[in-house]
Amino acid sequence: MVRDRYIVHVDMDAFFAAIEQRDNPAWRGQPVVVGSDPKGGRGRGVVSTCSYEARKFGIHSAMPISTAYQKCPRAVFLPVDMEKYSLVSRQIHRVLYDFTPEIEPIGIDEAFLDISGSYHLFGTPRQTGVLIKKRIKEETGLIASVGLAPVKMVAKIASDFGKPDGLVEVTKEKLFDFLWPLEISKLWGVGVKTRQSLNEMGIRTIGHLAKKDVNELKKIFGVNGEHLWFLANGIDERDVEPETSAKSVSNETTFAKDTADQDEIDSSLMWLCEKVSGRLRSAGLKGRTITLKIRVTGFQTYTRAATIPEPTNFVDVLYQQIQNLYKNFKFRKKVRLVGVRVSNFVLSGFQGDLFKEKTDSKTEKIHQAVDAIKRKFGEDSIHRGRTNAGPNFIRAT
Ligand code: TTP
Ligand code: MG
Repeated sequence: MVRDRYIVHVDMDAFFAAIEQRDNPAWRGQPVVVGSDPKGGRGRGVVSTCSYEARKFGIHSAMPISTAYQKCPRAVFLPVDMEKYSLVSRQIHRVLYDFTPEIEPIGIDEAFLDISGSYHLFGTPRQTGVLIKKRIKEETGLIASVGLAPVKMVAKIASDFGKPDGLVEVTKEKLFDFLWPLEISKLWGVGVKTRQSLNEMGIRTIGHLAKKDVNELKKIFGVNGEHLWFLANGIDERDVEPETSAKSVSNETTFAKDTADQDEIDSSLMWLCEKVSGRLRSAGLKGRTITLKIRVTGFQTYTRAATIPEPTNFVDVLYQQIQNLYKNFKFRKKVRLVGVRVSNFVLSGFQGDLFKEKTDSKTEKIHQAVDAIKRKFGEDSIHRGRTNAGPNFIRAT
């Protein structure tokens, strides 16, 4: 049975590119690509995002920047200005908190809101959606797409469905009219392999899956089969989970040339640990899960993660974990990209181990002093011994 809930999913349109177009009127209506430097088609790295005008040329997020350049050399190519985008992101979150405290931010430009208990303050659920869009436009000058549905997954599909400048409401009564004709890969948890297996069973739409015998699905796909069947039938018990405003902090870098030079890789890893550690501390966060990402020549991408008992934002702890992960990771090809991510957060006031508290508070003081120097003299004023000048930075999420 589908519950009486009103979940809103908000997702900004072409977020980074829309901010740049807002700030530079000459770029409005133009193909704008935000990402690494295309260097006349020889650039490395990827597209972060692009304006809808650029999407008409087939450009999209995560595409190599050189391909984007080939598709539309006359596009406006801009670097990522994460500081500016984070500021806008915080403005948007503040607007959303005027509608409900039940907010689950996802990444920089997206959030789920549970307005079941608050929509009556603003009219109907749909009117609340309209008002959310209007307030975001007033505060930031930017356009959000909004989806409204009784379950999270459908709210997200709905916001995407209406893009750009969308407002799609899927009521409880219309849920299956909306959901069932959709292609099976729209369902959360259906990746390339599951999709292929489902297609082989003649299941192409979410509706096909919903009408299958759940026991048959369980036999083939285990608990995941049952889970997918529930989702296809509009049953998704997941609540909007309010929490700290980010799920992970990460930085990654693409080398100017694929490399097997251990010193170069090592110093980049240290540089990334410093970056992530600094961002965690300025957000007042500590995390327990540390993830290493490696992309090798040929674009294959691997991740390895470690979860430690004590949450941390200390650069040395991060670096030690990352080094271990790197050492235990066997691969032969040259490295194209490395990334460091910390997730599984607690607020940094938390202390689990009383014995460790003394040494931690000393290390904390050292970190604070480093942060203060950086604030005063700039990001590159102080580095660890291992770090060289910052490599070309592409993405922080
Ligand atoms: P998205 O919401 O996925 O994309 P978007 O807002 O640019 O476009 P739309 O939602 O209208 O389809 O991501 C939000 C921002 O995150 C995006 O503006 C740039 C950044 N981003 C990357 O840096 N790399 C990526 O691969 C993706 C998908 C997004
Ligand atoms: Mg978006």
